[in-house]
Amino acid sequence: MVMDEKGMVMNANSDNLPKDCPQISETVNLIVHAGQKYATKFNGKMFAFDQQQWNVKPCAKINITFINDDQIRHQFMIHGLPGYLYPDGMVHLELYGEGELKASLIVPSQKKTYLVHCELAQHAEKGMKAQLKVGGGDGDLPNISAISSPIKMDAYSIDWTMLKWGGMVILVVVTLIFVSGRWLLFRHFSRRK
Ligand SMILES: [Cu+2]
Repeated sequence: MVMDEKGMVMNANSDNLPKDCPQISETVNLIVHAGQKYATKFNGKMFAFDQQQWNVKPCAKINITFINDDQIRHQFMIHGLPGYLYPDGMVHLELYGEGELKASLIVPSQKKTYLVHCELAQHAEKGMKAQLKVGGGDGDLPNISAISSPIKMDAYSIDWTMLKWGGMVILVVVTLIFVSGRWLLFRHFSRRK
């Protein structure tokens, strides 16, 4: 772990090859910005990276330059990496405010989509979520702005199924009251004759 007053880097790896990689296939210099201004194009979002997706070749070495354009903390975390090279399967870059950090990693050969996000409370939910595809990846992750839709609808959305059934029950009850009322009136008046 490298740490200073600006931020920290955990589990960077610029030298060790994954077991399934005979050599580094390509070196990619990735500049990633994080900030509120990158979320303005997404409806209802507050934070974002400047890109929501990156593609690299299997066994690529990625030199990340992480730039935080905000005055608040942001992280760039990649999850799902092999644990024998990356403790807890992750590479973690974090900036406590505006600034810049660098870290490298080498990805395995497997075609896979890795989750990238900022783990601070509500930041991923508010838009700071992206994906790193290796060799084209193995699909899209849910709920990434402009790429995929959420798996779950928001909890506060209206349950139309319940409303529909409730409405039908009320309609049946009202119809029964109306019909039986008319029948009682009819009986009442026909007896008077
Ligand atoms: Cu953040």
